[in-house]
Amino acid sequence: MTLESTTLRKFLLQLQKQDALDQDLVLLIEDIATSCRIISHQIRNGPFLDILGATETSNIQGETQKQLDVIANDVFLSHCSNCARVAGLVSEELDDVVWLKDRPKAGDYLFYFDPLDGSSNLNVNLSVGSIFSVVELEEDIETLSNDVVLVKGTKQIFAGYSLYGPSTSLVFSTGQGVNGFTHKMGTGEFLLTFPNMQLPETTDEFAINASRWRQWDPVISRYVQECIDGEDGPRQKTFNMRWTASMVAEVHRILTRGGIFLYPADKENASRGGKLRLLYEANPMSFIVEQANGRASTGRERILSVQPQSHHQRIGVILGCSEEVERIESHYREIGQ
Ligand code: AHM
Ligand code: MG
Repeated sequence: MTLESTTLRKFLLQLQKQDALDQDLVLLIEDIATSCRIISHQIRNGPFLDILGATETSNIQGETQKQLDVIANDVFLSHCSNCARVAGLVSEELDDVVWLKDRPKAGDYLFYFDPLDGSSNLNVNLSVGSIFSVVELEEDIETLSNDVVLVKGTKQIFAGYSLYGPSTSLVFSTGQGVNGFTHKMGTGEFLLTFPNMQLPETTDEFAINASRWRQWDPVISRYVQECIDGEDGPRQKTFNMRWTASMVAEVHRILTRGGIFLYPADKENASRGGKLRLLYEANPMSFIVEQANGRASTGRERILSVQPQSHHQRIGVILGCSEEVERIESHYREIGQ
């Protein structure tokens, strides 16, 4: 089978045949892909539909919602509720978990998603993305509450993202590596274009919002300074820097050519835990990066091992090529933190 002829459906059915994927997960992934196609279409037609601006409402994080945040949320809600195994949905844009079942059973799915990440890029026509993740309930649930979804990232059975860039990508892992698909305009198909995506061990590119440098702790300042010092510093090589303000675009670049992405907890955001959300941003991206031979950490611990305390919890995120993430972890150990 050539790459060009490997449609998403063919790929998923092959995994199902090998008993590597449940049929219900195949259906859910197809519903996710449909959602991404619809959202991509809406974004690309945003200026004509006049939907690139803000709404009058804020989400639970206190952030003003963009019209497309709300549209993308509704698209995922309606399409990803089809699969009979989905018991609950957790969205960045919704205060509480949406329950589809009164008595979820062991084996039912929880679906976590950030409908439109990096949406501040929308009205300047830069890349945005969607992030999603699935875990399986380990036991029957008697009483529904938001706490039911507080599951560690190690339990994810599927994590992925869609990047709405010059083309629309769908990249995901079911725990056996990472594969990337591209939406072929005109046919509606996602075709396998980036099989078995792998991060290199090393890199000379880092991504951080440097305007926050006054807020950084000494370890982050030290790491960034080492990169900036280039050939004259301890790294003895020149580093390049990128910042797209869209985590999905950063992770996609890192999966494609290596790098490290940092949105650490800092003096300004530490009381909230950091900037990015654990369940539907940090966990899925960490799962994908680890599956692609990379590393994801708060600097002090592996993100996937963090026990969530609340469903909109935030966390510091440092992910990418192992050598770089390990270097930061070792800087923290050195100062006993
Ligand atoms: P969002 O979920 O509200 O869009 O915020 C997440 C985004 C990430 O995609 C990106 O890495 C970060 O926020 C950008 O933050 P900043 O505005 O500090 O550059
Ligand atoms: Mg987001």
